[in-house]
Amino acid sequence: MPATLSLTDLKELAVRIARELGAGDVRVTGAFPDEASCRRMRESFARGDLQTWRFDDRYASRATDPGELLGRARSVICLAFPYATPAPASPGPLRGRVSNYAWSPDYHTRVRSVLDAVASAIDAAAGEPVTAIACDTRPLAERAFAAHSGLGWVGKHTNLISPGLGSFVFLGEVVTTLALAPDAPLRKSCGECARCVDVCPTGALRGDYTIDATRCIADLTQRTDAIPRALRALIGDWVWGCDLCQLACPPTQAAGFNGDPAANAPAQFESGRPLLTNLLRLRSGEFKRRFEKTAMGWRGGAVLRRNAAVALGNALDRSAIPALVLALNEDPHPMVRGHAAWALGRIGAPSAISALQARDVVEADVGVREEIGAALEPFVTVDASKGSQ
Ligand code: B12
Repeated sequence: MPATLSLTDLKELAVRIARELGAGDVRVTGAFPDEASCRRMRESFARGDLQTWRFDDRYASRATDPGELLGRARSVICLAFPYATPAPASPGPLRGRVSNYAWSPDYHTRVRSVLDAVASAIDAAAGEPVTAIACDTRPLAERAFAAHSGLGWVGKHTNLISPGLGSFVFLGEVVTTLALAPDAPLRKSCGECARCVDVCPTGALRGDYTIDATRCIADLTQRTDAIPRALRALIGDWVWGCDLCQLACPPTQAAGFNGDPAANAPAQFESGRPLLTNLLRLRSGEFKRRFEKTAMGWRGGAVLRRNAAVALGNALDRSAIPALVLALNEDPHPMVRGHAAWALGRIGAPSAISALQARDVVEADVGVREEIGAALEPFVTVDASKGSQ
């Protein structure tokens, strides 16, 4: 390392650059293997909480040891980026809801560009590569290290809550081999507050700082297979992610709308409150044009069309029937046809039922036929003359 910059100077440099580029807070913790978080993670995987993610014990060991990301790692610089911006008002019925994190241009790009700038400055000052960056996609228990650094505490909704910024913050890390001075963790918890637990429609939050992610609407709207039937009605109008637990969180409410509107406001009106019947019709060209650059884009168009079908079923509005019937008959993806069948059964009007009966005769996919059967089940009339004596 050039003699001119001390470790204190380097930490100050990292903090200054991160803040100049939009981080709301920056703190440092040691890059030690975090055995308590590893144990918590393994327990959560063993319960099946993260089933849809196929995480295993090996993942837990790697994610809780920054040395696995960068050999001889000594410090983790933790950054928090506030992103809360007002939700667009819905201009009418049949609009879906998108979570705040996903309605703007993809946050990964922005956070990573800041992490890159911080890492490059440190590498240049150190005279050699001494950093690695992480944001969301690399195996690193980001919330745990952020909590150790004192950026905030892990709340009952399992998100990191910064006392000043709330929980609508993205996390990003620069792991380094430099032994920077660590900051102190906070001694805070949610105390008796359980508003997030009470507001969660699917009962995903247990209240003991753990989550059954297989019930979390954020997970349900991004899984690539069928949404369990029993949970569909609980998703309401969410078509991507969910913010209910954070919107109910007092320190998050107190932090207000602290996201930079230029980076965090909806990329376009339709990405904040999309018209469900349009979303249901979305084909690949249009999908790419509208959603490729948002965090809603990464699971592909069929997942969004499926979610639109579920939200339309939950709207219980007969004007959605023609769009759902079209999806039932013409969507190329069986998962979308199956969820359209569910939505039609939920609306339950005579035209919806007859469309289901007609499709039942010609549908080739076994899974879709099963969905149609389940949708029609409540409407099967029992012929009393054939009943038992
Ligand atoms: C998989 C994943 C999901 C899954 C599972 C979420 C979950 N709670 O586990 C789903 C799809 C449901 C999801 C949803 C969301 N996610 Co997500 N997700 C992730 C991802 C990729 C891995 C999380 C993981 O490993 N989970 C497994 C659990 C067991 O680990 P964990 O959450 O890290 O929890 C550890 C700590 O909390 C710690 N811990 C618990 N208590 C305590 C106490 C102390 C003192 C300490 C030190 C540690 C500690 O122990 C746990 C085990 O190690 C991370 C990115 C990353 N690499 O970390 C983003 C991440 C957690 N997600 C993020 C976001 C923004 C969201 C959503 C808000 C998006 C949305 N609106 O829809 C929701 C929030 C839902 C919720 N209530 O959690 C942010 C969270 C920012 C924050 N402020 O916390 C992250 C960090 C991405 C990022 N870089 O910004 N997500």
